[in-house]
Amino acid sequence: MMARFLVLISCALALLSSSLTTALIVERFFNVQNLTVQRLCHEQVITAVGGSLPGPTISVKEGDILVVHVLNMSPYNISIHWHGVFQLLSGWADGPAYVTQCPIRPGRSYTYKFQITGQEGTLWWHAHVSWLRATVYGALVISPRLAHSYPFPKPDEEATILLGEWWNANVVDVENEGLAAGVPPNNSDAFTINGQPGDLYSCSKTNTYKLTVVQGKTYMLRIINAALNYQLFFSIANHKMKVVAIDASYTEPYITDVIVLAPGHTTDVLLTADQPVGSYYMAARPYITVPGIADNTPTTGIIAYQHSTSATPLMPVLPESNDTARAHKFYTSLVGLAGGPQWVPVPRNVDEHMFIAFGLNLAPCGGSGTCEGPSGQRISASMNNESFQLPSSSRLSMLQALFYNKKDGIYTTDFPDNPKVKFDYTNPTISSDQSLLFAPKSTKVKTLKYNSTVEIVLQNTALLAVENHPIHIHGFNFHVLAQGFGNYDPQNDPKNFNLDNPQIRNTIAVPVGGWAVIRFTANNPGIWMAHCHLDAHLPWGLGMAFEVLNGPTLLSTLPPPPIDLPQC
Ligand SMILES: *[C@@H]1O[C@H](CO)[C@@H](O)[C@H](O)[C@H]1NC(C)=O
Ligand SMILES: *[C@@H]1O[C@H](CO)[C@@H](O)[C@H](O)[C@H]1NC(C)=O
Ligand SMILES: *[C@@H]1O[C@H](CO)[C@@H](O)[C@H](O)[C@H]1NC(C)=O
Ligand SMILES: *[C@@H]1O[C@H](CO)[C@@H](O)[C@H](O)[C@H]1NC(C)=O
Ligand SMILES: *[C@@H]1O[C@H](CO)[C@@H](O)[C@H](O)[C@H]1NC(C)=O
Ligand SMILES: *[C@@H]1O[C@H](CO)[C@@H](O)[C@H](O)[C@H]1NC(C)=O
Ligand SMILES: [Cu+2]
Repeated sequence: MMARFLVLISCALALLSSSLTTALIVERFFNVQNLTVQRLCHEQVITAVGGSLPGPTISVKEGDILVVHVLNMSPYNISIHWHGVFQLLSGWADGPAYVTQCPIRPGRSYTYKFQITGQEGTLWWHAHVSWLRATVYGALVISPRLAHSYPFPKPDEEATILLGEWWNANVVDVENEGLAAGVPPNNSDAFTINGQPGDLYSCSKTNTYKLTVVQGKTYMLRIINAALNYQLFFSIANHKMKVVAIDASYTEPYITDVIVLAPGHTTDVLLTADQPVGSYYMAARPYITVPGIADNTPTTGIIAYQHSTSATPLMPVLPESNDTARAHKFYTSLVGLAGGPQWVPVPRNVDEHMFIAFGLNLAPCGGSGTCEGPSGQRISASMNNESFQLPSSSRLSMLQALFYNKKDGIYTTDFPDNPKVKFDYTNPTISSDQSLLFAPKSTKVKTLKYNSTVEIVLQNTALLAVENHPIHIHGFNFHVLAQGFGNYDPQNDPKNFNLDNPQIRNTIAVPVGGWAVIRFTANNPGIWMAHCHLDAHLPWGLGMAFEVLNGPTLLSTLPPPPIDLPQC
């Protein structure tokens, strides 16, 4: 609130130039620093913003300009991504290290500055370098601008619920250890709600997150999955939830007793305190499509009714961790609020059709480290048989390379529109076919003309493992036209496309052994990553990037970089 008052003066200037705007400048200071915290009977030094885990919630109104001064006092390279923010003409602030900026080195700073327009709801911010987002993350709440309102009765109160993952270890070491051995990194030791594992984990009871509610009132819970590697089911004992938005896009209200979120997803639900005065757990545990998680303990928080004397909260019934049917039902029941605030109709003319087959594969043993993956190789991942490498030893980020037209040695523009080799993508018997398993490492982008419309079939493969991957696209929301299991059928599946009110998202959990079709308009020049939001898979190469060219006008041209843009 304070910042709002402080900026009124600079705002007056903006108001002079445009009498209609109500935009304010919201200014924040992020100190990224070591923080010693206690979790699970264990003391751990983590990297965090502002001395808390999760970091601070940023609240803005749609149309506001957000200015965040990041000072890196940690021992690690840092960058911050504003997950789901369009970054219209502000691609320099998107954040993925080596893609839109070089990292902020220890002791240095960078100011992220961008306007948030055309979107409202819940988003979040997180580190976009190594695994540091495990502890460097927080909520970004975008409320309707002045004189606008929610497309549902205003809730009495709001709360942010950040689901996370905790390691009794240094997360950068965990990542590097896995990469060096060519195998999946160590599993986390707990899931968390607002940074706390909750009552069911050791030494966690006293700090369990608690939301006190008043009987009869309605609360909007802004739920964010900030976990690194797991989708999560989330339920509240004895209470229904009414979903009203996902990924900062309004939906038709959908009433359910369980929701599921993939890493990167957000879900806004209305919760009415309509049960007897008492105490109720909210709880989350993974939805998994590959076996391997050792500990299935749910993370918990407490919904405590005012004046409740109950000492033991009621526990919700969570789906089994392998309940794909339940997850799929939730994901496919959501539709967009067509005609509602910030609604964007589905673009009808498609300029670019892409088919991206993606999943895990192998990289030949070589270089330093050991090779403890299948057949003595290293686990890798790819999209259309290209395993994405960050240009981390280059002098320029990819966006600088685009802006200064110095792409040589940094990236190439030949990302394939289709798989070069077609195969029975989801047939489990191909899982170890050596002729399909090895993908070369590369840094390839797909070039898009300004304002072109792209339709992508995202097709899971069964190579090595068949798994649900949440694919996140930077810079754009997309419509989810359809999704299903098995191989995409180009004859019949388009008949079921929802072109009227599909859900709008920035991250799509592509069904295990299945596919999803998305569509978006490339109305923002820059370099925009599309990648798996499981942090175990991204460094293996499960990503690519779009290079969106400038349009013909000043308002469709990427401005020059800010003077403090970090250099490599
Ligand atoms: C921060 O923590 C790291 C270990 O994660 C340690 O090596 C470093 O010395 C610490 N720095 C400060 C300033 O405490
Ligand atoms: C990963 O787990 C193994 C086995 O428990 C342990 O020895 C190792 O120290 C862990 N690695 C890290 C980085 O914590
Ligand atoms: C899920 O796991 C349970 C318990 O291990 C098992 O009984 C059930 O058959 C599994 N369901 C599916 C759909 O795989
Ligand atoms: C992947 O690329 C490699 C190297 O070009 C090639 O040998 C292999 O056949 C390709 N595999 C597929 C499935 O396209
Ligand atoms: C891009 O498309 C939008 C929406 O269709 C349109 O309003 C705008 O004029 C187009 N911009 C350019 C430069 O073509
Ligand atoms: C930090 O970033 C700089 C600039 O890109 C790079 O030279 C350095 O190797 C990075 N350090 C680590 C530990 O990745
Ligand atoms: Cu993945």
